[in-house]
Amino acid sequence: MSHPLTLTLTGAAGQIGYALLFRVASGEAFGPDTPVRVRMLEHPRALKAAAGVALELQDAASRVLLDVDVSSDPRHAFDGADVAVLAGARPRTAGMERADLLEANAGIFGPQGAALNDVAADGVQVLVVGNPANTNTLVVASHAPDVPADRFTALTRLDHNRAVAQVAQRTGAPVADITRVTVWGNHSRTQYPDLRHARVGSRPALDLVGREWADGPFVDTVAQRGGAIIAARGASSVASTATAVLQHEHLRRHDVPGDDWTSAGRFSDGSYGVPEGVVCSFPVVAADGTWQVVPGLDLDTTARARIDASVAELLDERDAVRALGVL
Ligand code: NAX
Repeated sequence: MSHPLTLTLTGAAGQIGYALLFRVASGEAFGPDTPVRVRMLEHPRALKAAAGVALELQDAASRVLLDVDVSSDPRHAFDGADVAVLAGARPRTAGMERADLLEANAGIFGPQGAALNDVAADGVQVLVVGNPANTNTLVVASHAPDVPADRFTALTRLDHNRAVAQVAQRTGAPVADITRVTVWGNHSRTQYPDLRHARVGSRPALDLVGREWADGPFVDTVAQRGGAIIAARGASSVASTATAVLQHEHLRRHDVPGDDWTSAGRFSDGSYGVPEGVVCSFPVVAADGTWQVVPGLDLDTTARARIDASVAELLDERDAVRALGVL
């Protein structure tokens, strides 16, 4: 058995928490030889439900779970965290303005960042799932000045998976053959799923799927997939999100195989003309447990315009939280 790892999950009584925690307990998240301490952070009103999930986790009789802790205090829950997955967020409700949504979430992610800064393990890695994920990442990181910015990421692996799955369906090729897909921008409807560098086996994906499809129905299907799931299921994506979280964490620690890459929201270092300081989804590979932007990809005018539109939304969100005095 290797050194125990501490995972803090926020929103742990929520749907994604419920889907994720049992896969952690089965050893799928960090491997069968890594003991895991789970620390669940919940809003006080959902503490009872979180305690119920903890009872069920006990009943999983997991060989990797060392203990499970439930709290509504971020300073307690993030204590010693090696990996923090932040799924607890305020959803948008009817009649809520965007500024209200950003403010409500800043009220959650700001204090969590301060707590992470003070009590998490030195090497803590933070993955933000709760929406608006990119801007919540910006807020949490801005309250944790002692944690290097490259340790904060926003989940866009689900969007990446949705894009890969669409190409597999259109071409009939196995998912394993589809590489070098990118999701750029915000985890929102403005995101740009990009097949310009994608391959199916050794062939350019565009040769097989056609540029018209890649620039039209494909982008719309991927960007609106979350809404399609809600319309069909009556609830948002849960199990596929948990899968994406596990893949994101696995690839971050073990790197992306071959000459492939994945997508993740990370602080821009100015790559591809994205202004520094916004959290944008890029093509990434992992090096020493952090995400590095894949350099040197050509962007034609269509790709450039799509990326710029999504980045403009990110800048808007950043300005809105700045105006609230949150950054
Ligand atoms: P749920 O509403 O089932 O769960 C959210 C949980 O967060 C609730 O149990 C709530 O009590 C808790 N919470 C609220 N405030 C909290 C606080 N201050 N501290 C700790 N916990 C708090 O939503 P679920 O389906 O689990 O989704 C969680 C988040 O993931 C949502 O924001 C959702 O929009 C987002 N998603 C992000 C995706 C991505 O790819 N980045 C895809 C799926 C999902 O839409």
